[in-house]
Amino acid sequence: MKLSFRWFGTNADSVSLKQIRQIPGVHQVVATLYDIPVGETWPLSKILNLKKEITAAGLKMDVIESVNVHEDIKLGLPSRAKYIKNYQETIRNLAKADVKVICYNFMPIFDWTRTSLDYKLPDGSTALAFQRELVQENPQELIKKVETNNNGFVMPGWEPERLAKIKELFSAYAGKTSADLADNLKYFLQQIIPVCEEVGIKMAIHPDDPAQDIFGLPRICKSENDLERIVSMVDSPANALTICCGSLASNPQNNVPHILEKFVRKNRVAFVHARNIKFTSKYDFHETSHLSEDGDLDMYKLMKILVDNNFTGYIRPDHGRAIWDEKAMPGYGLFDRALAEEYLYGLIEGIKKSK
Ligand code: DNO
Ligand code: MN
Repeated sequence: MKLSFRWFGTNADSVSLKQIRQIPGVHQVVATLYDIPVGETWPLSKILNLKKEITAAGLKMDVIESVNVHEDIKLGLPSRAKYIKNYQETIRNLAKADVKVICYNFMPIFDWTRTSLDYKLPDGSTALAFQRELVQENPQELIKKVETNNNGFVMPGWEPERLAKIKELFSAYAGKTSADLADNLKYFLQQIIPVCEEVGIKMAIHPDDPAQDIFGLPRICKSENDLERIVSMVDSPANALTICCGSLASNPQNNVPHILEKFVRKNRVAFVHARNIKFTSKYDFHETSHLSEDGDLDMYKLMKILVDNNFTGYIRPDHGRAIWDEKAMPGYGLFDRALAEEYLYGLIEGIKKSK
């Protein structure tokens, strides 16, 4: 299994490649092209430049997160044909740069959703948090809050262009059911997975984050059954999953170790996001350090499943806390995620050597 670190690019990230290179055990950057409007083809030249930059820093770029899916594809509009064609082209271009895994999501309108970006933990650090009652009716309040608390960073999923269209998007989804959304995902997968098979790339869908309903929008990647349905839409190892432990854990019905083990054994997990969360009530939670003792997830148990099943894919720490006065994009600072890498590395080495 390969430890990796998410990086948003020189212009968008407070963390440098040099810093990532100095995190022991990490040799992979989970990269993205941040400035390409959703739906457009990622140009080969830009991908190769990004790879060159990462390689020059002594790191590898096997995983891309995310190639976002245009809303017209999720909505199943006739214009999806053009966007799917572009997506296929992007897959081909990424394969030319030896990319192995593409992480994406199929959440309507939003990417990840939190109601607080600076929830105070007892040790004085802050973390992202979620309060269910704040995602029931009006998204505008939440958007305002996110925009004023983002430390000046544009966060993935909260790009100004996207937020500007929020009203239209909500009306476009009016009346859409989760069955519609599932049909549209199936159609999308049927069009792109053959291309992935041809060029040796795995698509790894990220679960809904949180794995709960928000603002009455359809969501189809929240549970074990949902994941089961998705992998059977196109039965190919290229139609794979990102098991984001923290996202899946946010649905109190989910048994995350069981889900991880089940899909790793089926060879359908390409990418793992390690994150811990702590519930404050049945549906409300905040993120924590990655340690088992700080959250509701047993990290040792999760790593043991991966080691015992010889998982050969990629893993990265997901959101971290803001600590040591670091100024960074909420969830994506260097310090706490670097601590997480060393914790994961330690668990993995310990489990391997105790065999
Ligand atoms: C949070 C992050 C997500 C993820 C996208 C993938 O858990 O991992 O923002 O990057 O949903 O498309
Ligand atoms: Mn994640």
